[in-house]
Amino acid sequence: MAAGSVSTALPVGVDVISGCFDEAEQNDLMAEIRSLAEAAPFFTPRMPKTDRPFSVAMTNAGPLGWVSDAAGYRYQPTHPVTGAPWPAIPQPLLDLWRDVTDGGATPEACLVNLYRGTAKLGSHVDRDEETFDFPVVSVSLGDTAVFHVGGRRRSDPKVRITLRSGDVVVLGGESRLAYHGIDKVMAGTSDLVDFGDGITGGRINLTLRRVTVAS
Ligand code: MD3
Ligand code: FE
Repeated sequence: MAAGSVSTALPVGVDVISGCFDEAEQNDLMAEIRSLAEAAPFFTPRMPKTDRPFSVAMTNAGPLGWVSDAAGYRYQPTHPVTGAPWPAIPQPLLDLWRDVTDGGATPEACLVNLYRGTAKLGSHVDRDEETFDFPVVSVSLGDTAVFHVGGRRRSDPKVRITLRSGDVVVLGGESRLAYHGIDKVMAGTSDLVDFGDGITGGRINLTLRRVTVAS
C-alpha cells in the first residue's frame, strides 16, 4: 500500500452481506418486530453510574435480553419494565443464524435497537457475554446508517461502512471484541420502519448473540 494511504479493507472477521434480505423479507421482519414490540415494549436503557439515557431505544427477544441501567450492563431473562419473559426470536432470524454460523448452538439473545431522530451509538466493545466463541450477527432495517469498526483498542484505525436496509454483518473471530458503533443514521432514506404511532422512519438493528457457553 502506498505511504500515507488509508486502508478501506474490512477487518479480519467482519463479513458484510449486502442485500441479504429482499424487500418482501424486510417487510416480514418489520411485521415480526411490530408484534415483538407489543409483547416487549421498547425501553430506554441508561448508562451505568451516570444514569444518562441512551439515545437508542431497545427491546429483546430470546431466552436472554441485554439491559442497562444504573446497576450496570447485563443479560436477563425478563423485561426490565414489565417483568415478562422476552418473546421468542423470530424464525427468519434463527434461519439466518443457522445459515451464517458453523452451527452447534442456537442464539440466546436478539437485541433490537431502534434509532429515531438523531440517535447514535458511541464506540464500544460487546463484552457482556460469557463466551466470544460465536459471532454476533447483525441485520439492518430502515434508514441507511454509517457504521464504524476498528480493532481491540479504542485507538486502532477504524473502517467506515454504509449499512442499508436488508444488509447483514457477521462479526466473528478477530473482530468479535473490536470497537464499533453507529456514527449517524440518514433520516428519510427508508419508510420501512413504522410502528403505527405517528412517527415514521428510523432504523432498526437486530443483533443475534450467543450469551452462555454452549451446553
Ligand atoms: C462489531 N449495534 O447492539 S451492529 C450493539 O447497528 C451494536 O445497532 C450496532 O453495536 C447497531 O451492540 C452495530 C454491528 C455490530 C454488532 C456487534 C459487534 C458490530 C460489531 C461486535 C463486535 C464487533
Ligand atoms: Fe455493539
